[in-house]
Amino acid sequence: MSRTMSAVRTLSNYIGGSFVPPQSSQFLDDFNPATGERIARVPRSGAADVDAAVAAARNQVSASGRAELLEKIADGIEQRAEELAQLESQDTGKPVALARSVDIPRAILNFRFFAGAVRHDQTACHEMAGALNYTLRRPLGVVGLITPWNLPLYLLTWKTAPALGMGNSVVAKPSELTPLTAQALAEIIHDAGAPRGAFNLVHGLGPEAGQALVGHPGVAAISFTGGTATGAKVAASAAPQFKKLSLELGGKNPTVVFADADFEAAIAGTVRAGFLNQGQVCLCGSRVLVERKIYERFVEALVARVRSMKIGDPGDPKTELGALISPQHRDKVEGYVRLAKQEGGAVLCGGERPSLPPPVANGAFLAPTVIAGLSPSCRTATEEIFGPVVTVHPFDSEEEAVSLANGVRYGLAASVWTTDLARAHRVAGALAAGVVWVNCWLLRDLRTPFGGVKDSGVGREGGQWSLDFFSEVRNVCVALPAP
Ligand code: NAD
Ligand code: 6OD
Repeated sequence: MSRTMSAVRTLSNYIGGSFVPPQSSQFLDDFNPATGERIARVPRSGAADVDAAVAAARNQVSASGRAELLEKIADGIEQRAEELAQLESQDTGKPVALARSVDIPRAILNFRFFAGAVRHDQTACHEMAGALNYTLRRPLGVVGLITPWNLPLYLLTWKTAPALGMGNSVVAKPSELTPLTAQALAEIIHDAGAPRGAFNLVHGLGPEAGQALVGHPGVAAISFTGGTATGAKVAASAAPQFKKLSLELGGKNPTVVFADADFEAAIAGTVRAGFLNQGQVCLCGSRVLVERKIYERFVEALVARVRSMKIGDPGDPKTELGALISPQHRDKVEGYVRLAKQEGGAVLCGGERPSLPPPVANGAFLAPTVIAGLSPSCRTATEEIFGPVVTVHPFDSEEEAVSLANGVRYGLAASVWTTDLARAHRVAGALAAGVVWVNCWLLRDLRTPFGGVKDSGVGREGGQWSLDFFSEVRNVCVALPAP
């Protein structure tokens, strides 16, 4: 089944295998942030819709059909890949080239990967004197998935695939700012023949639909990706009900460049880590720490490369930087540029709204920005900005680099650039981060654990960690007859 997009679509919830309007009959507006045009009406769902979804979320996929269902969903995404890339770009303002090369292929891979993981899953057996222990894996029941706007389909599928693959039924609440590909995913799952109620979609605002899902007593687990402040509210509401909780939260990630690094590779990696998706990836390297011996040369080359980035119409395949998610979010990011100046920083490039032709003349664009001269402990250098803004800081020793890298409340990711193998291992071991990349960034193997430390989250997703999160294991101890 394929559905084309009219000028302004009215979206629906997907509950118990049917596409239904919100019980309130109220809708929110969804805008294309690159053009400012209204592109969809999004159900403003509330507790009654969540109740209906949880009640409908009873049919689980049979154990024998799970991997096949995930493969069929992957096929469905693949068949609609170009349409999905366009929808993702319109909804987020990201370059369509990025949606084509990263978001949509990763959504397909999430389903294919977890189909394989489910097929090859093994449980443990522990033999002891006089008894045999074996482990059973069981679904949790109804799981709630709450996702942000920066990588809408990428992150929703990252949770949906293992949740369904472990036999749970799902109630998903995507970001109200980017509902389009979630709607398409519901259609694809429907067309793939999932049992009615195995996957349910409830659109709406976080404090309304999201909060109702987190607090619902019929929901056994919440996998949440979003901001740290929201994560704290989710934890406060879910923990007293002893729900399983996975929290993937914010970051302020260091890119650490040593003087012995491959200079050109480090520049390219720093730019990619700083500005991919307009700097709106939780893993973005927004604090660039550079060994003083190469600091001047590195910063000069970095600024030259950043100045040359092509910003503009997300639909142009050559565009490297699109719009931020909304004018309100751009205001927040611009506020940090103003704060940086008050804190003594020098804006080396960017910081201003680019002048662009129609149809994107009034979009939420901001030129990519590099700021130097700040104390590494100031607010600009330690708070998550989540936009196309990096700060650069010199360091003199490996110890200082590690101390600066670890000197924030976050601990999601880090990237380290060096050709000294011993140093690479030493520094990777000393960094307080859930993910460390050496001479690369956002190179993903889906078998590996993904998640943060400190205020960047609780728990890990990926490979076996996702299978463990979305299931409950039971040990069976069988006494053996005496010989
Ligand atoms: P957000 O926290 O505002 O919203 C995330 C989701 O939570 C949305 O669906 C929202 O509607 C919902 N929500 C909001 N309030 C809620 C509440 N009280 N109860 C339940 N749900 C609620 O985040 P955002 O602005 O959409 O995304 C940006 C943030 O997400 C950044 O901080 C970024 O670092 C973080 N993020 C983290 C990861 C990761 O893997 N660690 C990945 C992507 C984004
Ligand atoms: O790559 C992943 O698996 C992942 N969860 C990425 C999150 C990116 C945050 O914006």
